[in-house]
Amino acid sequence: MTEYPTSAPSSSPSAGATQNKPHKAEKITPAGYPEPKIAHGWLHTARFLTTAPQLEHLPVLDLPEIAFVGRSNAGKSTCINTLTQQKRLAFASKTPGRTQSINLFSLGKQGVHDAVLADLPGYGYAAVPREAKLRWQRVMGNYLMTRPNLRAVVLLCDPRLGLTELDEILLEVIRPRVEQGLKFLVLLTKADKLSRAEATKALSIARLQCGGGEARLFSALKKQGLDEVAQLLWFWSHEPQAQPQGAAGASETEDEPPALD
Ligand SMILES: Nc1nc2c(ncn2[C@@H]2O[C@H](COP(=O)(O)OP(=O)(O)OP(=O)(O)O)[C@@H](O)[C@H]2O)c(=O)[nH]1
Ligand SMILES: [Mg+2]
Repeated sequence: MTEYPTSAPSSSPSAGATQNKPHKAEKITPAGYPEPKIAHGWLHTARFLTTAPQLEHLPVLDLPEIAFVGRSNAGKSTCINTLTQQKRLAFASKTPGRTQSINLFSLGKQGVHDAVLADLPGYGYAAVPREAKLRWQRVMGNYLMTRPNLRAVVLLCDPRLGLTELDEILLEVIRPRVEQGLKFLVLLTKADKLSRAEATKALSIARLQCGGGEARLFSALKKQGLDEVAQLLWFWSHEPQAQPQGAAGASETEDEPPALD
């Protein structure tokens, strides 16, 4: 049984289809952020696009892509479902390791795609066989280093665990691209499990660790942080780009990325 439908939506994103201009009726605040309802309306347009077990199966897209990464069970798929206000768009589960391929979801109103969300399998799940772990490390490392249209990375982290060694390695992997303009957000998930004091402390630590990126608290259960994250993702996806973002140039057969496990 497959987790996802296998057919792409009727109007697929295509090269050159990037739409960076907001619709005329949309209200944008002076800082460039939309009102929350605009950002939520945009996220609600998310549709399954494709699933790719390996990098070469990913479609080449000329659309800003936002990747959700983090340890297994951190809440990536749940976060995507919450942000898009769809119960079963991404496959969330109590069992760690449920997301096993890169799953892409396209966004955009009236059939015009203007961004893509990518749900990535988590790392750090001990029960995964060694071979599968190594394969996945290579795929994810290469994805993060080379995906040309990658605009932003959202690193989801359970604040009760904090940023683990594997998360730190991931930060190292993307650092060169962050320096070149890749957007980066540490999202402290399951904030409903923390007291107010614990949440404040976790957020200040994450802000120190995220090296120039953003850090936010998030709870799918309590819908905490939803407006801010939705606005940020909208802003990042619609921000005019000064120059096309270059990939680091590696391919899956070139240099091995640092091991994530
Ligand atoms: N209390 C609480 N539980 C959450 C929250 N977000 C996710 N969860 C739970 O955490 C578990 C894992 O969620 P997933 O979204 O499947 O996690 P994932 O990061 O996609 O996991 P993998 O696909 O294995 O990498 C599920 O049981 C969710 O219900 C949250 O904000 N609060
Ligand atoms: Mg998942």
